[in-house]
Amino acid sequence: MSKHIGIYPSIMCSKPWELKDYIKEFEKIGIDAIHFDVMDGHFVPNITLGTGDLEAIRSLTDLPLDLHFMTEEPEKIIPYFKMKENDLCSFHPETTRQPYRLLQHLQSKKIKAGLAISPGTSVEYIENCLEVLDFILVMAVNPGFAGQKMVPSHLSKLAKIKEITKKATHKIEIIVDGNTTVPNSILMLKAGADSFVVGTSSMMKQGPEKFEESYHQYLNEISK
Ligand code: S6P
Ligand code: MG
Repeated sequence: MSKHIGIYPSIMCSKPWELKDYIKEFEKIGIDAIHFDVMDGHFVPNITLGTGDLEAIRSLTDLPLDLHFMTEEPEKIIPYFKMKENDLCSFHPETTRQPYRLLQHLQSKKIKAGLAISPGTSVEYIENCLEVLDFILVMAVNPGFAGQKMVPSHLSKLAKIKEITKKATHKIEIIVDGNTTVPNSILMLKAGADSFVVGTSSMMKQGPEKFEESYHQYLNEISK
């Protein structure tokens, strides 16, 4: 049996008026979780989803959410976002003084805890937090915007991260975020990716009415 490839559609790529229809599609297909980007205009030069958006999505679906904090001091902001058991939550380790502690705290609430690693961030953070990591969100682009191109060093960094996670005594899921086109995803899978955040580069390019078709096409192509 071929291995399961996790799919996490990035909801910041939906127009507000498309949200309900996208969520209907996600439920019909049974995607793994909805990727939810929180940007504060400080750590990254953009501002995106907040607590109100989270509540709106929650009122529409029980699908798990995958919260990605691109904020300074995420420990101060995370408590305002109501998460449930089995949701995923990641933050960038350089934004907090105690990344290990924050990962531990998330796991104590039965939330899957992850580090988001930008192209310029040291992989040493992963080595130091290995035992409290459920997943790693490896950024193929600099955090801040949808629609960017994969940076040239991404694939070798991904392979390096995969090697590091093999030292853990438990499975650590490797999720890639950014520019996950079909050709890029094929290379990312080879380099060690388990799952993909999908956005304007693939399934969320043409609106909710084309999502299901794009989803099957993407999975067929990358699983060949
Ligand atoms: C980027 C953000 C991502 C984007 C996603 C969009 O800072 O963390 O989650 O929403 O990458 O997908 P695409 O295909 O436009 O890169
Ligand atoms: Mg993201």
